[in-house]
Order: sequence, then C-alpha cells, then structure tokens
Amino acid sequence: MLRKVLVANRGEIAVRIIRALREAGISSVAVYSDADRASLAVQMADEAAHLGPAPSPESYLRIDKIIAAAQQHGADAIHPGYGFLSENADFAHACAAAGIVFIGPPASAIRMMGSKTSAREVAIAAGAPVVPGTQEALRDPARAREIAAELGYPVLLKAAAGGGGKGMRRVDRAEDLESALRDASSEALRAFRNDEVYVEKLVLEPRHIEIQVLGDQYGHMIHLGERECSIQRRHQKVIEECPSPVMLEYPELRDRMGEAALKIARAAGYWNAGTMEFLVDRDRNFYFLEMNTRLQVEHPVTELATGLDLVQWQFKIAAGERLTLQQSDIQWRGSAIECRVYAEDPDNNFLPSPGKITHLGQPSGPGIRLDSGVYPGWTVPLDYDPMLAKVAVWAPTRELATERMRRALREYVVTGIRTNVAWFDGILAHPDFRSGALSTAFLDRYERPAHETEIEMEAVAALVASLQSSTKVSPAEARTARSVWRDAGRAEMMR
Ligand code: MV4
Repeated sequence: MLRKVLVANRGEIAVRIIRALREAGISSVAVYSDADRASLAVQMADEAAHLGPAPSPESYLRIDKIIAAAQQHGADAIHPGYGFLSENADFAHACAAAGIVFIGPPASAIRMMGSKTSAREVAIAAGAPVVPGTQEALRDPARAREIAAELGYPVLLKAAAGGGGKGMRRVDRAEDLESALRDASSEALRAFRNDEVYVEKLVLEPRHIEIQVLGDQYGHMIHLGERECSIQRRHQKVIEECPSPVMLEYPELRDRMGEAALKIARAAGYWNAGTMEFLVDRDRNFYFLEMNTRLQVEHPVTELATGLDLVQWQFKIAAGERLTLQQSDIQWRGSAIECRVYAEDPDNNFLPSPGKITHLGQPSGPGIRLDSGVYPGWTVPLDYDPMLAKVAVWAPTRELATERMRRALREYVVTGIRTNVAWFDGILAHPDFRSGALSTAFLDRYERPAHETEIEMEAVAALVASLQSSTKVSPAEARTARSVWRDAGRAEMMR
C-alpha cells in the first residue's frame, strides 16, 4: 500500500484527492505556486511544497520541480489529477524512472492514446466502431472528392493534430470541398504547426457520451457505464449526468458501448481509470472519438450512481493490488447530475471573473455532493482555469435529481466575483433537458437566440457606427466582435 502521495494539481481536484488520501490513511503532500500559497488544498494536506511563480509553465507543469518535491518529502507516489501533467507520457515515465509510482496508466498507453489518429487506429484494430472516414492526410483534392463522395455529404474535415474544434470544417457539397480543405489545412498549420487534414462523415447533432473503465495491472478490466456530456459550450462541458437519458430508454446500449470501450482499453494495454469518448447519433449508432487517460472532472456522477470511489481504486491499482470487482458487481442506482461552477460572467460573454470571494453560502442537505476548491476570503487567481467547484446531486429518478440540483444551486451564494451559478436554472427547466432530448447542439440553440445574437447585434452596430462616423472601434472591441462571430460560426457548423 502507498504511504505518502504528492498531489500534482490544484483547486477542487487536489482537495478531492487529499480527502481520499486521508480516508485511506495515506499522508498527503500538496504543491502550490505563488498564487496558491493560501489554497484550500494546501490547508488540508499534511505537508506542502512550493513549486514556483503563478504561471503554470513555471509551476504545475514543471516535471523536474514536482519530482524533486516528491523526493524531498519522501512521497512514494504522485497523483496527477486532471489537466496539467496528467496526460503527459514523459511525466509518467519520469516518475517511474525516479522510482515513484504514477497513479494512472502506463506511459506507453498514454502515448498510444494521446494522438487522436493513433487512438483511432487502436480502436479500428480492436474492432470498435469509429466514425466512417479516412486516416490518410488529404493532399490531392481529386482524391479527397472521391473519398467524400464515397462517404456521402455532409462530411467533416478534421485536423490530424486537432483539438477543441480547431481545423474542423463542415462540407455539404463537392464543389465546396477544395476551398474548405485549404481553409482547414491553413488553420491546422497555424494552430498545431501541422497541416494534415483528414475526412469523416459528419454525425448530425450527436450526443457526447463517454464510458468509464477501470482495470488492474494483471489484465482484469471492467466498465462503470456512461456519462452523458452533451451539454457543452465551446467544447467545455458544463453539465454531466449518469445514467444518460438514452440509456434509461435503451439499457442494452450501455452494454454494447461498455464492451467496445473495454476492447479498446485492452488493445492499448491500459490499466487504472480511463475514459472513452463516443459520439452517439439519433439512431443510437455509436462511434469512438478519443480516449482520456486520466481521472475526469465529471467522475463524481459515476461515483454517485455506482456507489464506488474511483480515486480509492486508483490508489489500490497503482499500488499493484488487484481489482476485486467483477462486471456483474456493478449496478447503477438512481440518477446523478453535476454542474460545473465557474468564476465567469454569463451576462458578459462568459468572461472570466477572478478576484476575492467575500461571502460564500454553500449547498448541503440530502443528496448533495460539493467538490470545491475555494473558501470565503480566497482570491481566485487569473492564472488558471476559472472552475471553482462542482455541485453534484443524487436522487432516485432523473426528475428528482433535476429538482434537487435547482434547489442546491439556489442555496449557492458567491459574492465578490461573478459566477455561472444562476445561469444553470434555465437549462435545468428547459423542456428539451427535461425530456432528455440532448445533443451537442443544445446549448447553441439555448443561448444564441437570446444572448449571443444580442452581442452580435451590438458588435454590428458598433462597426456600422464606426464606418458612418468618426467614432473609432477600439482594437479590443473589434477582437471581441471577431471572436464572437468565429465561435458562433463554429457552433453553427455542427448542426
Ligand atoms: C465530430 C462531430 C460530428 N461528426 N465528428 C468536436 C471536438 C472534437 N474532439 C470532435 N468534435 C466533433 N467531432 C464527426 N464526424 C461533432 C463534434 C462536436 C462535438 C463533439 C463532442 C462534444 C461536443 C461537440 C461539439 C461540437 C462538435
């Protein structure tokens, strides 16, 4: 068993891991940057190590400093959390080389699943469904037209090195393919220094559903079912749930997607906790998209629905213990929903809103789980992702869980900074959310009519005014206008 673990992360996930360590009787070492000296994680951990200045390249991303801190404090393992170094194969390798247990998969599996194209190859080799398309970089427009015609329009051009929707182009007609290919290629080159673009059939209004897997170092692996993550804005998840409403109606889909996820994980030589992302279309066909080789932000909904503690299992598996659970032991009970609470202003284009929290009223009571990294008096730094906390609820049914979440969010009071807490209620009350009719287009539809259109109109008005008179549009305003249009265009594309 592990004796002391360094937590190479910050915020709510560092707190989550420190709590699990305390329950397991394992000592904890927090790490912190200049901005996080007074963090909740530092206060809760048994020991703490300073890493460096606030910017993450000088602190939470410094492999050398983190390994040195683990050695100085006599930690026998490192938990990377999510983000930062959690999916960095070099970090996992450096831990192993220093004789420190990396609480996660082997470096080889991180490497193999880290590239989208190689993950897709692993999935194909394992016999799991992927979106129909090619792997080869499209160089010759004539060949690209042949492939697209075979797939049938609409198709989606994707950057081979892609992420976050950059370098993606929807193409509806053969005559648009060549120019779209040029656009996607040059955007990919600018974003990733790699102009390779490939083509997939476009899945219209997909659901984004992921499968949690858990495996030990001896080849035993199970899945813990799905998380529905279709409610996203700008490729950021904001609400997740387990079970997915689609599985409530078609439970056999969980078994089939679970089996596919396990085939892929086995082919990658995977162990510890991992997640397979899938697109699910209206006819409930599912397609592997990519794998996340880490504990995910939204893991609490799986824990609430299955009654398991994923972080405790991560410790045991990393320590070389066997996963003693069988697939038939796993059951899903009731319904869990999670909302991500951000320091951002929904009334101002979701601009980050760092600063000092002057008052904090936190939800509690039946069925509430709060994973938070903040306290009253804490100053939210501007150097990192502005997620403050996750509110997760459990209830016997999805309807009751939804009402419980609305109640919990009404109890959540944060002053001093802007948050998105109140913004969730409209989503939770929306008929399409209620009926479970979700897709990745949900938020675009929900938000654009009211809010973004208004901002666009303001931007248009400002530009028109500047053309008509001597009024100058500031460079900042012009940038906002451009980015609003670009995001709107990206969102529009996927419908
Ligand atoms: C797709 C797709 C539809 N068809 N691929 C977006 C980010 C990237 N990781 C994959 N993405 C998508 N790929 C095909 N063939 C729709 C999306 C997509 C999406 C996927 C998951 C979650 C949110 C999304 C929002 C818009 C588009």
